[in-house]
Amino acid sequence: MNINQHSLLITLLFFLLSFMVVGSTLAGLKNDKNKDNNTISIQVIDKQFQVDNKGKKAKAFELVFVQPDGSTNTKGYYGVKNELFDVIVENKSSEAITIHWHGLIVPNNQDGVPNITQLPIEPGEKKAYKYRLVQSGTYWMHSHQRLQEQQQLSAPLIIYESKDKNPKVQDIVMFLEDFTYKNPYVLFTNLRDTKMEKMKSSEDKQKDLNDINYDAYLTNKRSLSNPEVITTKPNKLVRLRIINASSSTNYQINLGKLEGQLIAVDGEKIKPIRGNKFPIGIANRLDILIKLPLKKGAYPILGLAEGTNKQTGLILTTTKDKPIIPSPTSKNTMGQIDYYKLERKIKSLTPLKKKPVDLTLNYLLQGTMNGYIWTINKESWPNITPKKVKKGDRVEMIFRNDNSMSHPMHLHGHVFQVTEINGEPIKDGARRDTVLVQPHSTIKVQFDADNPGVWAMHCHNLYHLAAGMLTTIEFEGYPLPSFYLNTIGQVKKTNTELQYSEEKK
Ligand SMILES: [Cu+2]
Repeated sequence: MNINQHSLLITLLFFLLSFMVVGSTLAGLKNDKNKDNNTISIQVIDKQFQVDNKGKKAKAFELVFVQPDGSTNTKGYYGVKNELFDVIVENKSSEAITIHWHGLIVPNNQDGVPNITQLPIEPGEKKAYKYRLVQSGTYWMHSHQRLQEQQQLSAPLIIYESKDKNPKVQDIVMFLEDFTYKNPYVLFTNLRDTKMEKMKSSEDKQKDLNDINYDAYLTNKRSLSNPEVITTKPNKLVRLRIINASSSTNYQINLGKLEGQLIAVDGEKIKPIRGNKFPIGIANRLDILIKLPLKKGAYPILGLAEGTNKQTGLILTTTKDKPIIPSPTSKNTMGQIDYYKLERKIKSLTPLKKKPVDLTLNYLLQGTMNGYIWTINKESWPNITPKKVKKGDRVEMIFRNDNSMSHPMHLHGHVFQVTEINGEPIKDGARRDTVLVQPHSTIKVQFDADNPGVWAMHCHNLYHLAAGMLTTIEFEGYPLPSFYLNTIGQVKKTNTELQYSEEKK
């Protein structure tokens, strides 16, 4: 190699290196751009909803998920554990809204509860949410504002364990909703006007199981008159992710001819339980693994609405033949679901470490249909006395249900564990965010107070919640937002009534 060749080589090397540096800088910029582009926009819009696209219309909301690539869908949020939840909620509807990420462990100010963790998002406004997804499993999102959840301001929120999905398992979401053509604010006002005399009439026999006579029960927005028919294969494994997004309905899930394995409740893994009927309370989720039979056929998966003869569901099929579809009305009436029978069997695969209880919080759940008053420790939101916990406390919550309706009790920001049902200790019980406290029963749960903030704790029956069945848990030393401090502790009964009574148009 002569001098000239040598300097040429050095020049070439220099250029190459420069290219690599510039290239990597460009790549870095591109990555940064991609990072920005990972934001998913959830646009909330007004919608006129028709059951099965026909007949009467009802005022509803729709959530449109705008993906980073610009594509849109209405199927919900699908994320991966340990990745960022990076979402902008855009309120394109005509009402102030919020969205709560049900069951997710989030920083307190990301929790989406009006007047507790944020102010409502006004029409035309948007709000960003960004936090690390620390869980995986089946969750959902819903409005925590007024009665919007009854008007379909809700969607699935699924978090996969890793990016690489198991191709052997077909994932199917079953999103259950109760539906009424009536204005829910009118329904609520009517419930509040309920007088004792009416209670004694015979038609109110089932009052204790349902407060509302629904027009339809929906699975993925469709009734059984026109259900979703999902094609699968003989011998295929299906993972049903059942989400009870109903405002005030519990169900018995019936797998019909199929047998399944319940593998998770409320997103948390459990020791598999075989069966073909499983109860599901309001706001709960069930993940059921089903192996389709070798013999070809069609298999309805049904949810029977508690206290009614109505059912909802979808059809799994492994044939090309048109399936026989069950009627939305069944011959039999579904009585009270036996929630505790299943609850006693559940063994968590991730139980809390054994630890003495530092603090016990007692919650007395009471109510009367006379005036439709629902209370926790004889108080109704916002006239409440918050409970206080310290970071690091092992906290026990005791729910004593003093009346003949069940109450799905939900704690925000934490996952508790069921430890006792009616005096019977439960070892390694279910870890949940919502537990159905059955009529005239006592249930104990424990959680580790490890997520500082001011957290909502409430009944997830939307009409009980609207009537004030909501309180809070405050972490000592957490700076409480002023909108929260301005809301609680004030006798605002007339205000509450105003808020939930029908808007004058
Ligand atoms: Cu309740």
